[in-house]
Amino acid sequence: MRFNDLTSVIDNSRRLYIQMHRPPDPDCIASASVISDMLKSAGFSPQIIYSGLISKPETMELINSMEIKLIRLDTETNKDLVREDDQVIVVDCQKENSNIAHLSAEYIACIDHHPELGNYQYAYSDIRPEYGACSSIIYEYAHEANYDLSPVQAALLIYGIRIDTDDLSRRKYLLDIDIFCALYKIANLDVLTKIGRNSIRPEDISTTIVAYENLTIKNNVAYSFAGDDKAKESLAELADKLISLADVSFVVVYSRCFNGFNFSIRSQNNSLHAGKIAKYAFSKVNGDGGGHMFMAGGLIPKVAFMDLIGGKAVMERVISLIEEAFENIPNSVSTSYS
Ligand SMILES: [Mn+2]
Repeated sequence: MRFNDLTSVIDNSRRLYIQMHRPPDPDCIASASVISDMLKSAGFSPQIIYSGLISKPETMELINSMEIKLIRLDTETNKDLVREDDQVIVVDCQKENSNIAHLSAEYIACIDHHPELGNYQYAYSDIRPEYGACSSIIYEYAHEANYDLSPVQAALLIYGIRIDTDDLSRRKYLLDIDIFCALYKIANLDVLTKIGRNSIRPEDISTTIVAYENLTIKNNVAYSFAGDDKAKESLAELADKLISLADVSFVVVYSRCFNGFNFSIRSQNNSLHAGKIAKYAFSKVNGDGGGHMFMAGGLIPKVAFMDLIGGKAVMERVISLIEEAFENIPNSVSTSYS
């Protein structure tokens, strides 16, 4: 049984942490929280850690309303919290991810649904990219171990699945759908309604206005500059909004940051792999990019646009990089940027 296999690699005389990626999203939080509860009921004392800023109102609402205890590492008090002889279980990400804090502790286990990144040898590894959400995998741990999920825990996992699968909107999420149904029967649905209610930050409105003003649509691809210093999460939300534009099947949004330009990319075209296109396009200018079939991100360093004056010239270069990638990238597997 998976849960027993997991616990068999934990040394209960050493400290145990469950690490989430940066910034943690609902799927990651739900997964970490439920596996933490399961470990506690089996006699372990895990603590959930993360770095980065949680700025999405619904994610904050989720953490507060469900009273989830999380420890942020990048603060003065906690920066040296995790030590070399501590143990870490990574959830919804992998040790090699660029979006997790790299700790000196021993990474004993990994539970994730992203494509396998490297060959790090965890004592226990459960990486299953065929799942749309890590929350679905965690449900299986509970189910197999006859652990009774509370209505609130079930609601939390449902929320994780909904966010990571875009409300189960694609055919590839068949595995998650069965789990969603099983959870739905036990979940406290009132909690879910409450979380979803406050999802727009006032500053998102101005970002959206800027993004629509700077929108260019060319060959069913929407390109937009969202202004300066936008959080990755805001860019991602914006990309999700723009993909719903009529006749748009691919979205590229970006924001200027201190060291260059951050990108968020979406594809609804099965022959355009967002992750591969990002990786190809951005590596041409010494940037970094990658991700899944439908969602990707990346960064282009400032120096790549140094010779250009004005936003229009930057946009033109972005368009030509992406169009070049369209011509050169056949559709295939995911890449490692997250
Ligand atoms: Mn996830």
